[in-house]
Amino acid sequence: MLSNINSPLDIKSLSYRELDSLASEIRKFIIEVVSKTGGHLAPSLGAVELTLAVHKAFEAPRDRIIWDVGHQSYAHKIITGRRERFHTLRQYKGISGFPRRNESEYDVFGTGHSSTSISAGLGIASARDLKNEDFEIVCIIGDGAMTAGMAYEGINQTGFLKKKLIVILNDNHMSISENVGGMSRYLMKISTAPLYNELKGDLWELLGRLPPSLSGRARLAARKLREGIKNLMIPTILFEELGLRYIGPLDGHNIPSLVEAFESVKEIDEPVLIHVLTEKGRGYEPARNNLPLFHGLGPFDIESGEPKKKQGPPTYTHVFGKALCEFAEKNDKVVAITAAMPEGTGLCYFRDRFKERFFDVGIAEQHAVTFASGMAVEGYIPVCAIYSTFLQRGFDQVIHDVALQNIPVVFCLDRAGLVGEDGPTHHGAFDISYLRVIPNMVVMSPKDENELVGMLSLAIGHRKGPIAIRYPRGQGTGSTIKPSRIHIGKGEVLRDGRDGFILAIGSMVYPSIKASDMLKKKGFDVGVFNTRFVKPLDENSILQIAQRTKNIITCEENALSGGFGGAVAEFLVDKHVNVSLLRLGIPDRFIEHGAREILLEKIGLTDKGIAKSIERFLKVDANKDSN
Ligand SMILES: Cc1ncc(C[n+]2csc(CCOP(=O)(O)OP(=O)(O)O)c2C)c(N)n1
Repeated sequence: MLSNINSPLDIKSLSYRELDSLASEIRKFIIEVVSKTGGHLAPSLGAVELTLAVHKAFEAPRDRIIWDVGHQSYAHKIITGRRERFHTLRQYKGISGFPRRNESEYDVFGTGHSSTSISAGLGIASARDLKNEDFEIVCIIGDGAMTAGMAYEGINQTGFLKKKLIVILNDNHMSISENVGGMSRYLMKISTAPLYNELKGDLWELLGRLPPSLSGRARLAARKLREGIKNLMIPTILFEELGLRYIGPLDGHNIPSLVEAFESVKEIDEPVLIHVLTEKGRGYEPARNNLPLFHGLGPFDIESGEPKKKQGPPTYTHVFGKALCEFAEKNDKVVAITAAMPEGTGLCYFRDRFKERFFDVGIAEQHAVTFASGMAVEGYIPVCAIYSTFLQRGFDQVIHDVALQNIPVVFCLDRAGLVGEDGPTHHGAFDISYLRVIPNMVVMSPKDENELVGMLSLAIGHRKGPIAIRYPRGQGTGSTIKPSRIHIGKGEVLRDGRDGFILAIGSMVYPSIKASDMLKKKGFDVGVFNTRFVKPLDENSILQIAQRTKNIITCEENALSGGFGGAVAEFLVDKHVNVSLLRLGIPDRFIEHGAREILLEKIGLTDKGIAKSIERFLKVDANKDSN
């Protein structure tokens, strides 16, 4: 059946039985493709029936369907004209793993970061009403995404404006890991209230037995009765108090009941929240058995469910997670904070060993930062591990609640630099730029995993103010972890050079060494300095280097705008040092998705790319001299 589905129109005429078969076909297809490309498998498997029901009941693209985070939208992509390209999922030049406005007219709003759907939907609803147009807006948000402040900001205004807006809460009781918090507990209470659910079942049974002539009005009456019972069984329906009509909980895999509910809410001229219960990873046993792993993963073997592991050294994430446990063993003031990413950040090891000192705050990065600050005020040493891209959410909190008060919070920014297949929403391209402008902040980046551990040790002992370590996604260099002391603001000369000097930071140090080797073969003597600190810069060493050679190259895996190279340039200008400066880094545009290696190559941040740029730079400079 799937091969005949080229647009949502093709599912309109299918019977419910056919839609169920189609759902199975779509699941199989998603598993096949994701086993090769990697991707967000479990979330998408859980949302297949929901997707079909939404597209059956609503008229996309006229009606606007907005997926929150967007990682569960694979079935949506498949039935909205992207079936044939689906095998290119997340690959360079292939289709994105998230909704993208420039990919399809059915992708109404680009996503990747969590909890934006209600705000975007309400904005669209307000614009629709100003234009006097008439279409439905459907926001599909998960229970994990409902832990973020932004979702409540959206609900708060939605209940107030009373715009016609449909919010579907896709509740599978899971974030990436177990969902946390009061809201999660509340949703669980609603969905498991036994008496209510029992009575609800009886009511639907009763409705089914009513004569067809009575069915319309009787249905309405029964629905009202059901709402009354619901309010009795569940003391306060939070969403109703906030101004949204609450409907549910519904079985998110029962297409007829979903379609019926969706059709019926079209009649309601105010905001509605439909609570739908789904099973994450549905239809694939290995995913059901390990939901955090199958939330998002690389290629895997379908039969066994085993990820196709890359051979080689452990990841930075792993090294960080293990090292933090060692430090926490020795110092009981160390506490760990994550915003719904225990596995992704490596804090799962800490959680398993120091349950009392581990805090998962939900998808709430802003809150995580201020929460960490509060703990530090009381003498704890909070290690706040947040992906570079997600800490963007906490920018004001880092300034106002941490740095301004000079409170010692340790920030560990994983996935700094290009992350690869998740693409521009997830690349950690800006953290050097956004952190280095903040007074009191120390910003550093290790060249390898050994230095990461050294920096973590330094950060935990640094009680003078905030300090941040940024490190890349993926495997380390295989360096041996040995006790090493790193001093604030001190880099190291790794190789001397007469013709030029590369000031490299973090993930760019080793490629710079290789580039220097390549350049040597071409007759250029180029030194390498592992700068380690973006803030404070190792000013003395940089001045000495600038005196030795007038060609300086900075190399970083961060946006050039406001980045590390910018910091060096500002320093040299301020000191009236006259050098030729080449800044290598991420150019001033959003970098697409694709394998990290491909992306780095495209922007010239591989050893070869660095060598090529430097050769050109040195030649231009030599020409200038001879003129
Ligand atoms: C601001 C932000 N922080 C963290 C993430 C990482 N993340 C992606 S999906 C997800 C869990 C979402 O849970 P839920 O909304 O319940 O969807 P499910 O995967 O269970 O379908 C998290 C934490 C993100 N995308 N955005």
